[in-house]
Amino acid sequence: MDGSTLLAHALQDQGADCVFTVVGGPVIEAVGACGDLGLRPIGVHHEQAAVFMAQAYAYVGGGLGVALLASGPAVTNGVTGAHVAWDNCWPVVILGGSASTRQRGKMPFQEADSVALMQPVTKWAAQVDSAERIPEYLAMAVRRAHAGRPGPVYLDLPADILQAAVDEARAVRPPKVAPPALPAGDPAAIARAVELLLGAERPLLLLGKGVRWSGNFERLTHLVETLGMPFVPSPMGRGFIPDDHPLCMSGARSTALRGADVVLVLGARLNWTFGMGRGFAPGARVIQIDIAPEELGLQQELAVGIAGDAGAVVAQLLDALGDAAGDRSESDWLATLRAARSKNEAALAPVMDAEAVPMTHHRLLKEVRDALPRDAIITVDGQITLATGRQVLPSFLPASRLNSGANGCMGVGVPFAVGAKLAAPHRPVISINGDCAFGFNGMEMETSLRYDAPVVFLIDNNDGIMGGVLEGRMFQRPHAERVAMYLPGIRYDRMMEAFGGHAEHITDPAAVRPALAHAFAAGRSACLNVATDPAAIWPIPTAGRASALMGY
Ligand SMILES: Cc1ncc(C[n+]2csc(CCOP(=O)(O)OP(=O)(O)O)c2C)c(N)n1
Repeated sequence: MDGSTLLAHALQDQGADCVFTVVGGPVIEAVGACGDLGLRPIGVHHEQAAVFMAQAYAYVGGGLGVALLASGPAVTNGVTGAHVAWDNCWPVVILGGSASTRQRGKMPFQEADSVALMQPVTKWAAQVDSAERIPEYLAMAVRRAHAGRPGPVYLDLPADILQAAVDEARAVRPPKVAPPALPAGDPAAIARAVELLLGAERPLLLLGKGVRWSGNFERLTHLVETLGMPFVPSPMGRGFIPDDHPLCMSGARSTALRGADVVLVLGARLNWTFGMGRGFAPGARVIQIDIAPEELGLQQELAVGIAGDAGAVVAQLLDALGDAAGDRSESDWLATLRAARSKNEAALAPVMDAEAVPMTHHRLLKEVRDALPRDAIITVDGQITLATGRQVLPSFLPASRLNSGANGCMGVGVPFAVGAKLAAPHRPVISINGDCAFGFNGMEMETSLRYDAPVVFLIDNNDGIMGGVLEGRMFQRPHAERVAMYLPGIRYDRMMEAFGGHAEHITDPAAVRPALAHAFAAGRSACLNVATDPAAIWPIPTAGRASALMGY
């Protein structure tokens, strides 16, 4: 057996059932060995997409997400994938080939210090030092990716080590790494949190996707109902409690964040998407639960910090609460939030119902909302597209909403959807992308066709980066060439036609729903290229600097 074959066996030992790759030296034999063992190699077009797919595969399905990359530029292409997994706290094992250890420093093919490149964007990055130890290193990588706060890890595989003959007697083959511990919180801290929650007049739960790794999501619904506690999910924290739960206050986000007197932060970080916690009411008491103790109190002085697994701590809170809360199904606080939510919904009505052609982003996504089945997995990518999706598109099931998230990386939408479909083949998957965002990894539509992983790829096509809004604000002097805008009316649907998928070009709002029905019934991947209004952005930000439009 050589190192490549041993790697494939070790991946199988660790429970991998597929690897995402762009085939190239020195990992060609390893990819082949994976295929021979029945670990499905998924060959894609760009290593960035391979890492995106692997992390989405892990997040949606819970399986081991593995990207197997060639050397040098293949690994540098994967760095963005690692960076996004790092920000998302999603486990993914990135394996990269590298030049032979015997040729270091002598300008061998694609020599790169890949471990150093990956170090700042991974939980752990290391180089394997002998073929016999490949399984041990892999087990370490898998354990580190999943333990505590999950995240990406990188393992570097020099060519000579992959090619070396292995003395099988010396190769240690660790068994499958056990699932990570789900530690409970300190009972004294639980008691303080319960006291605060029971005493709160205006409690609020900020719910993030970190709860995905705990399971038993019904406990979350039970907790908010017990306390009559409204909740606001983070961009990807939707669906762990269904978005149509009466206590969901996504539609009254600002009022909720500014008004709460006790804020419970669960499975979420107080990063910029939550205003770094600076927008809470003066005197608001914050209870933060996090698996990573170093996170506690990072942004905000805490009333209570609880280090522990989200699910375990919620179970403790429920136990400690018992029936002490009484009936909290109605309160002034809930009435205030419901009123704010209705007001916001009413303000959106004109753009949601607009008949204009080209259509508004809101009208497009309203049509999508009304067509989607409840169990749809949705990926959203773009700027205006993402913001509109947040306002319009609900999610109802756990780990079913994937988007650019706190990292804000354009290009995730298409590969996340392919990884999600491979992880959940029986669920409908739709990928909604701004046309710029789509451009980064649009070639992966072909991957979805080749692997019979049907996804509906929808392009919210407003002719470029935030349509014409940025273009108009960037330059102090007249500028003839388009920089943030593309050629008008690009027919991305014809790309899909060229790949052999189903495709439609849509201009009329009334045609969106029938087109979605055709696309989901097509039995193969589809591309719906929808012309939207380049000038449509709502609400129109009044800030002077162009960068402010992007949130800076
Ligand atoms: C990888 C990456 N490059 C650049 C950016 C900066 N950026 C923010 S939004 C955006 C494009 C938004 O345009 P589009 O995807 O068409 O969506 P729209 O806002 O028009 O809906 C860009 C390039 C980014 N966030 N990520």
